[in-house]
Amino acid sequence: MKDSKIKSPYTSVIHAGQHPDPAFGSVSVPIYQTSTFAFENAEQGAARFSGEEKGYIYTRIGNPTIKALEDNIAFLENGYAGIATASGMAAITTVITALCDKKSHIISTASIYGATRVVIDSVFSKFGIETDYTDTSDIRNIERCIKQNTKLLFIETPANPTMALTDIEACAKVAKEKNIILVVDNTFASPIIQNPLNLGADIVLHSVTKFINGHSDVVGGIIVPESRDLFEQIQKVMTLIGGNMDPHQAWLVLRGVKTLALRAEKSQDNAMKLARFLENHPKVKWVIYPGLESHPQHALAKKQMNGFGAIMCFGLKGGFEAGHQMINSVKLCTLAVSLGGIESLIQHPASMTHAKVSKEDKEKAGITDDLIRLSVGCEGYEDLEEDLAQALDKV
Ligand code: LCS
Repeated sequence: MKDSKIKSPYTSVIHAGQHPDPAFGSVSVPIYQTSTFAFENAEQGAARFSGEEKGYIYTRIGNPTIKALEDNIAFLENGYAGIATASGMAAITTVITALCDKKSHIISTASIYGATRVVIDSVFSKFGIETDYTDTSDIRNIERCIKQNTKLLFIETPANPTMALTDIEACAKVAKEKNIILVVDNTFASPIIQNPLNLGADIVLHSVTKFINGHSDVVGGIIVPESRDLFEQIQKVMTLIGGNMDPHQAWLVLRGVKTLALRAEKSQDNAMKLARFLENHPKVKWVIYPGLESHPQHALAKKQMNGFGAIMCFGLKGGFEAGHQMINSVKLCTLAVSLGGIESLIQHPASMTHAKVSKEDKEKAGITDDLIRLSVGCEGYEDLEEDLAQALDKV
């Protein structure tokens, strides 16, 4: 079946870009675990390098196993093509390196993954790139930050860890008017739940470490630009800097992505029920989950997401101390950073994923000390509820 005929995401995660191998008909995409590809003769080598002949040269530049994953995610995100990277951070830093120069200004979501903020502030700032962080959930804040030299609008929605949403369509409109490139980190939603390119974004990227791979056993990233022009600019820099994915890593992610639609369905069903359970629990002060009517942007979630995802954050009436007691008391959920795995993970962002963000910046971004982040997995709901209930009893 041609990829273009696929209608359902349950089909595309399994089949898009993943075809029986022409060599022996292997149904699972083979792991082409090689650094380099033999040329038949010197002329062919020269023709591959000049671009006259299509074909593989060297794995940093391209590899069939990695290409299968790139094609799969590019299809899921409806983009021009994919660029797989060694990690989500490699995806982010490659995009910024490729598109910004020493005169560039970036506008970014204030509540963004800790390392993204730290790399922008401590590494890209060395090369003259200036960044303003703002609450991008209000488009007026973005408009206020725009400068003559604003090159990128880099948003994360839902945001890590506050679960604040940003209106992708509204951002795309402003970005187009001002000739700014809109980049969306779609890690928290996954391509099953949100497709930023369809809403007008120029580039979507993921930490595939999370939902796309889904088994907490691989670190990886991917960039999917909407146009050939952006693809070529970014791919060139990725192959030069060398933040490429490895073939074995790509194969593991190909294996994981096949169940993405099923995992998304089960995990967000669990998450919806757990969010309601927590919201009604006497020891819980607040819960922020896009599926709850109490989420300040519940209407936007319904508009731009296809479901509400599997991540939430909450705070207990007993604040920081009580939250710590709770995360120390879970038995089924694992106390660990990362998210989007098949198993439920719980952590305390202020002292863990966002520990290196200054106290002042954390406060401005709404990353409070009492905030606990829960990434809900695919376990049976009753076991998850029982675990959270017994952990809350210990508080
Ligand atoms: N973007 C988002 C939204 C993330 O949450 C992360 C990692 C990255 C990018 C970076 O991806 P990586 O290089 O790790 O593949 N977020 C993590 C988190 O919240 N806990 O541990 C890692």
